[in-house]
Amino acid sequence: MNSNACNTKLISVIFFFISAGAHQNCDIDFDGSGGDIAHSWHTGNMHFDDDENFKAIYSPSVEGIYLLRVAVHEIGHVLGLNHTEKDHSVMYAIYNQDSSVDSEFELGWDDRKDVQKIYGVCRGAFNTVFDWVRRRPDNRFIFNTYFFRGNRYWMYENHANRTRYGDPLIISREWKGVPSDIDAYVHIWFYNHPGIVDVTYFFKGENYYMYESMEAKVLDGWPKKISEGFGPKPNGTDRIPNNVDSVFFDMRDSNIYFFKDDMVYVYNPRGEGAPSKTGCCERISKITDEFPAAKGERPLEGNLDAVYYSYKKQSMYFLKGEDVWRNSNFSRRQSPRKNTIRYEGKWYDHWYDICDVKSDTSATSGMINYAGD
Ligand SMILES: [Ca+2]
Ligand SMILES: [Ca+2]
Ligand SMILES: [Zn+2]
Ligand SMILES: [Zn+2]
Repeated sequence: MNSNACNTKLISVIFFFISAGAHQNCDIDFDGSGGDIAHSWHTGNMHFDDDENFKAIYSPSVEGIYLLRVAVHEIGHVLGLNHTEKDHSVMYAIYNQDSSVDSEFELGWDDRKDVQKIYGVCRGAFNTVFDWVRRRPDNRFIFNTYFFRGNRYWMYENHANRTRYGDPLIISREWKGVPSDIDAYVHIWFYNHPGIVDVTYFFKGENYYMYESMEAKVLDGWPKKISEGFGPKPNGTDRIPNNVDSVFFDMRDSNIYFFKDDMVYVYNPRGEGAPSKTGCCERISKITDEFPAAKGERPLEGNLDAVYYSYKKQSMYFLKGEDVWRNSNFSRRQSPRKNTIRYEGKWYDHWYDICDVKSDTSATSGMINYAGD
């Protein structure tokens, strides 16, 4: 298997709405209103009983049957799923009239696990992974986890353990000015008398880009050179290298950690009014010295793809290829910092179904066929 590719298989479904009686050379007849609602064939043909009172998702009527819920159930069959004993699942054999709109319209995690047993999991490496945090107009913070690969990205909705419907999207369309194949992302956020420093950067090659989250674009006048923005201390020669692997802002000490190969460069962005403190670096260490593994654990490796703080899991994560490590004693306010690294297995066992699907809408629309009796 190509390391950056998922097993993708295009499955087409065709909807037929059919009245009572024999139909389509199908050996199951419908029975008028009530009773059987729909059935489907593994080839993708889905037959719906046209004598049922189907309704749309946002229908105000309490009467009727959600067509989408029935369709998702039938699509589950087309994918190869059988009925489940779990009555909360959309794959339960009997349509539940009381089912809520929110929770019952998609395949649940149990169902998705079963689909993975048939088709396998999506795999591959990422350029970077990060939580993008924004302040809403009501001052509440919202965040989701973003996975960038090549020229596309996924937004991962942690509450539902899946990517947003329709992802991946093209980076250049949604993140104005951000290039493909980026090296790293960092959100730097600390109190610096008399105000807050709150900046977001993307890194690629010898450049870095300041990103304005409220306007969702790279600011005018950017990118700039890493060598100019993160150069040496006065009289020093050490500098932050180009082509970094990953960048992490540590809220525990308000330093920026630049990862490259098997080294980490600790950069103090605060200055503290003392010019000698500004510049590269507080220290330059081996990654495994700065972030040692717990006893007997598989240590961190060099050439990391991503290092980021997960607001959902409240921990610091490291990704390389398909492997994941976690800083197991991390807490946001601890001082001194405690770093104890544990290997956590593959990313696809923590984040589910980040799949390289091609959304070819022209092909899809041609296949959906609404047929009457
Ligand atoms: Ca019926
Ligand atoms: Ca990277
Ligand atoms: Zn039929
Ligand atoms: Zn069924």
